[in-house]
Amino acid sequence: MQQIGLVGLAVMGENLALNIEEKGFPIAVFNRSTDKVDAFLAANPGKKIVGAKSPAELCAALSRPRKIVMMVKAGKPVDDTIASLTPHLEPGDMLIDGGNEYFTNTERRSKELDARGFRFVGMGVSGGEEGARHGPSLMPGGPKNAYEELAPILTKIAAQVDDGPCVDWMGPGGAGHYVKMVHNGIEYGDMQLIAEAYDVLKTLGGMSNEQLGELFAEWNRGELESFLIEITSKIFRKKDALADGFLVDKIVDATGMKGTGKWTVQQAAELGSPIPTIASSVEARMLSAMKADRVAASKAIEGRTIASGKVDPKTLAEDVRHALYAAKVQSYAQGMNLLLRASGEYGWGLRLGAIARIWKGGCIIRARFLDRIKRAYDRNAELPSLLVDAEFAKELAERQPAWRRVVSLAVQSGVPVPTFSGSLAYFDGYRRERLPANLLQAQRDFFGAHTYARVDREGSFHTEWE
Ligand code: NBP
Repeated sequence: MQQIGLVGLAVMGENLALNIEEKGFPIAVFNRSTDKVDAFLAANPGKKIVGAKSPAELCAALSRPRKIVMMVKAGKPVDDTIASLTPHLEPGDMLIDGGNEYFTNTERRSKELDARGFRFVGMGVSGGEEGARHGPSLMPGGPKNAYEELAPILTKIAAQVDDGPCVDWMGPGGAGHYVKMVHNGIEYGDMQLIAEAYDVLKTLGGMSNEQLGELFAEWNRGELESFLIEITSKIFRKKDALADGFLVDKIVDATGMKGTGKWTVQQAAELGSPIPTIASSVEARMLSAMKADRVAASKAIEGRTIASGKVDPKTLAEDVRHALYAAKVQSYAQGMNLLLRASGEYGWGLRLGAIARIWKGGCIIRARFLDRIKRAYDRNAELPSLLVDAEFAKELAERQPAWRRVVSLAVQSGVPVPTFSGSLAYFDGYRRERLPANLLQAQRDFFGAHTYARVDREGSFHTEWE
């Protein structure tokens, strides 16, 4: 009998299946279009992989309780796959959705399947194709006993870091998919911060692709060490195969998104948990996609001329490094606080230190920096924000002048830095005892009798303002 089954032989499913088999777990695979099953078996001869031609055949090939990973497109394909499998399952069997699903769908399916005696695990999988093949970061949520039975397999196939495999039980219901969603939101923020650093260094510092490649490689040997900084240094060095020059300069500056970043922003608004770094990175993608409008506007609107050549690239690079680190801390603080808020709202009991630990390897946001976040939560699991952890607070104090210089220079020069500046505004707002919201309260009371609280006495007050 095969120990585990997998449905969905697209890029993620194929690689995850090969990873599972390689780690010593015989697997059965199925795909809606069955020609992909044949192709997969033909491309991978001599392995402990059984190809099934129907859901019934897949379920018959598996030891009990059955464990079936679904790696299909999120949404209706997951419901269709569940519907095709359940007639062939027995109580206690487990279905694991490894896709990027919106957590409310996972909550719904968990309840429906639980009522029928099945166990449903919503599992975030990060690391792309490479991660799936050689060790992803895994964020499973659902019944704890299901996780415990899956753990011998999951702990082997996950990425391995100094303090263990990059997998842990996140919490019940949709907790795993929620954590993956916030991971992706943070990934959006990290990417946009890097893109803004590139813009400032190139546009205002006049740095060439070669210099940028070297600088990012150097940064990757220090505190900014991360997968995204590493691949960015490689991107800058990549020559164009179709024409002269560097490939990065030939790529159209318009980007899209699939949904997880947008969901993170929607959730943050729903729960009242500010995430300006992530939100501005989502909006920056939207603005980038308005390419035709921007081309027209660049001719119609007279803006400030960008000053170039007046700054010393070395000094600027050092400032940008500090700004990048400080802004990144804001982004993770916001993401972690969103998780904290969701944990309270949905009753998940999320452990932020454990989450930071499993993001240390395998996933797209993997970074040396995550170890510091884990240690901050080890020091105080109830930390209200990473910003008030003594170590982070000290680092941010040291980096503030450089961060402010970068934002000021960019603003004065007309280079948009929405995530650098949004992060700084978040930092300044979070650390201020008093904000101008007293005026907002007065306005709300003026036009809508919304009432306000006073600084000097208890109760709720309304004033006839005119
Ligand atoms: P896709 O998201 O492109 O999904 C393709 C798979 O879904 C194929 O196996 C396809 O079967 C199946 N499928 C579809 Br489409 N509709 C179906 C239906 N109605 N019933 C049954 N199966 C159906 O594949 P992917 O890029 O490998 O991603 C898989 C999941 O992992 C997604 O949720 C994705 O968001 C997530 N993810 C992807 C990455 C990444 O880097 N690509 C990273 C992390 C997570 P067919 O062959 O018959 O059409």
